[in-house]
Formats: sequence, C-alpha cells, structure tokens
Amino acid sequence: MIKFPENFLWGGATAANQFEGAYNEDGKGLSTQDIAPKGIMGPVTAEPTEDNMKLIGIDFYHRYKEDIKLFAEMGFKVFRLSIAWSRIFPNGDDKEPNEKGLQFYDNVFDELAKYGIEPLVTISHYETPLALAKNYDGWVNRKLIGFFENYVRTIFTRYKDKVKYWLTFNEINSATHEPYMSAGIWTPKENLSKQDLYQAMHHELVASSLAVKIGHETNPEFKIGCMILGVPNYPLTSKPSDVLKAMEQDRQNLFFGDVHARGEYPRYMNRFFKENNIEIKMEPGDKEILKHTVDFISFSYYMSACATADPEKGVKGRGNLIGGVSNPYLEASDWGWQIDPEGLRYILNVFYDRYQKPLFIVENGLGAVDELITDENGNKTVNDDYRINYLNDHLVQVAEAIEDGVDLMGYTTWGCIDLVSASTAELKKRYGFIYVDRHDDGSGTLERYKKKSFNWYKEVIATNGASLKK
Ligand code: BGP
Repeated sequence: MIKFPENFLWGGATAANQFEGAYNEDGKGLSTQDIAPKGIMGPVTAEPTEDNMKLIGIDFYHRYKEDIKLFAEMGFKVFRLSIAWSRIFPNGDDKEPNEKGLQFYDNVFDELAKYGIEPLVTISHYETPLALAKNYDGWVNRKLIGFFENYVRTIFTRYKDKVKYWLTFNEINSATHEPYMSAGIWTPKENLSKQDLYQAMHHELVASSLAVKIGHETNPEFKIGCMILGVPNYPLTSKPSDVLKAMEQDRQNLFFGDVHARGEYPRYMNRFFKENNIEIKMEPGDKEILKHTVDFISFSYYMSACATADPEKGVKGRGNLIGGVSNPYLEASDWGWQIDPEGLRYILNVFYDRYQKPLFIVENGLGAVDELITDENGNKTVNDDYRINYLNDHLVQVAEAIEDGVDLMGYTTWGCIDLVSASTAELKKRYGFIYVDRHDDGSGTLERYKKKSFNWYKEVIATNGASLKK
C-alpha cells in the first residue's frame, strides 16, 4: 500500500500575479505582468490593457476567505502563494513599505491559520515591480540586491510569527529563457548579451543567499528554499554524444541548485563562461554570502525533454519554457507538454543524490480545457478524470521516489484553483480542483465550483496517499 511520511505537507500552489487581481488597489504599483496581456512569451503594452486577464485574475484579493475555506475543506496542510513585491514596495525602490499591502497578507495568513494551513510563501514569482524593470533594467543592475534586501527584511520581520516556509525566486533558472518575465530585464531578449544575463543571474543568486542569511537571523525556525524549474533531459538516443548533450542541458538548470545547495559556483560553469566570453563580476563578500545555503530544494515539474547533439534529429518539443526535443515514447497535453510521471521519480532522485537536502515539489499539474456541466443533483461541476489520472500517476511515482529514499517535505499541485496561465495568460488552460467562472473574453461571474478532482484530492490527503491507484 502507498504510504507517505507522517506530517507530509499536502496542498496547492498559486502566484499573486496569476490570481489576486486588484492590480492597482490599495496602493499596489504595477508589476512586469500588468503590461503583458499575452503572458510570458508575448509582447508588452505601454499601459495595462483590458484584455490582460491578470488585472482581475480570479479576484482572490477580495475572495480569499471563500477560497481558503475550500482549500481547508480539501484538507490542505500547506498553501503556496506569493507576495506581490509591488504591493509592498510599489516602485521597488521606495524606502517605506505600503501598509495596506502588508495588511492584506496579514489577513490571508490569519485566515490560513484559522484552519491550521501553513503558508509557503514565494518572495518573487515573475512579478518584479515594473519601475525596477524600466528604470534599472531589472536584475542586470546590482542595485536590485539592495532593493530586494529591503523588501525581504520588511516581510520577514512583519510575518516572522506567521510564516515558516519561504521560497526565494520562482523558477530562478527560467530567466535564462525569459529574462523579462523572470528577472524584470527590460532589454529585449534578442539584444541581451550573455554577459549581462549571467551577471543578472549572479545578482539573483547573491540576493537569494542573502535572503537565507537574513531569514535565519530573523527567525531560526524559518525553512527557506530555492525554487527550480525542473525539466530533466534524457538523451534522445544512446549515442554518447546525445548523453553528453543531455548532461550539458541538465547542467544549465542544475547550476542554480548547485549554487544554492553547495554555496559556490560549480566548476563546470567555468568552461561555459569561458566559451561564451562571460566574466562574472563578483564584489568582495559575494562568495561569503553564497555560503548561506538553502534549507531545502523546491522545484516545479510538468514534463521531461530529450536532448540530441545532432540538430537535424528530433522534433522540437513544446513545453514549460524549456521545450527540448520531443520524446517519441510520451503523450502530450493539449498544450503540447509531454506527460511523464516516471520523470518525476527520476528528477527527485537526481536532486536528492546530488544535494542530500530535503526536497519539496511545489508545482505539478495538468493544464486542460474543462467543461462545466450540471450533474444529476443540479450541481455545476467538471468531470476531470484526465486531471485525476495525471495527478494520481505522478503521485504514485512520488511514492516510489520516497521508497527510493528521497526525503520529501511535501507536494503542492499547481493552480489548485483555476487561475491565469503564466506562459499564455489564458484562462482556458485550467489546472484547478476548483472551477472559476471566468473566461478569456473577460466574461464570467467569478463563481467557484468544485470539480470531480476536488473530492478525489480530499481523499488522497485524508488517507495520506493510501487511496492512490498503482
Ligand atoms: C510555471 C510557473 C507558474 C505556472 C506554471 C504553469 O512555470 O511557475 O507560474 O503558471 O508554470 O504554466 P502555465 O501557466 O503557462 O500553464
């Protein structure tokens, strides 16, 4: 029988910019997302435009009580959310925080506490204050470390008795693919030099380690993790050159885990930097700050990819920023992301073998088109067996990994309540156990309805995984 560890943190995950809405209420400043109506891959607009679904999101800002009640009904032990930096520091470089923004998260944390749900807070999730992007070119500028430090000190001090689990940067490695959305870099991707990109990454890595240091000083009970976009690369064939290519591509992501977990740059990056004419400018003290390693490694997992040394081979895959080459043995979701439950067991083992630190799966799920129907009792619902199957199969592999010896703290499904997609800014792409009546043309009542998967997940949590089907 499947058994998860006692005190396993079951729950769901969200991000402020994808579900809060209220983009300009109570003193919030604009973030990079507020002018990106087509999502991560799309162009930005001069001002926020009505077709940007994130401006209203699913209105969690006003409905958090109702939503948290539903999470509690499912039995959540943990709820992952992010703090919108521009709600606290509207321009990012302000000296004093916005009290109303701080109060909102106090209210949310208090509401979670009523039900005994632990918050897991991402400090920066694709929502850099827009002014920092425009006026400083985001993380390319070293000054961002100071602004981030001010933000981090503010929220750590304010919430030190309410929040124990923290993540620094969402999918920190994603900046190498989407520098604007992930790192607030205003320079267009095509004009951005690798030198500036990796220098920006250095600044984020220093800032992340600094957050760990400050966090532990603020409250020694804090558990602070990094967050990596996890896409394992398989060699497309058993050709040694493909195996080496897969290793190289994996290292592009593992680099970020390596620095966070080991406290220094891995030696293989020296070659990459040399071959790409990159020279990381370190200031005195940077190396010491990097020594403040994380308490745990968290990651998102939706898919795996293949790697080949032969550019003529393979079909280019689609997926979570890192597409790679398609795997001929796997099926894909409606959005072309290849579904690979065993890849989750694999990546859990890779991370654990490499770091021997506790792991936390903070995103996993299926983005799909849902149809709202009325059941025999007159209740509106969605028969989302496809989602149940996806999650069941992944969780079975998670249990296998635990059996392999992996130390896993918890699992939060992505978009436990329907929200706006990050890559395409669609509402049509739904992940939730809770259906939200809101659509890409801006219509909908914002009413919430329980999908079939709602009760399924409730049972998984209640039985601590024993109800999963092998
Ligand atoms: C991750 C992001 C999330 C999230 C998820 C699903 O990369 O951390 O913010 O949205 O992917 O992606 P999408 O919303 O594009 O389907």
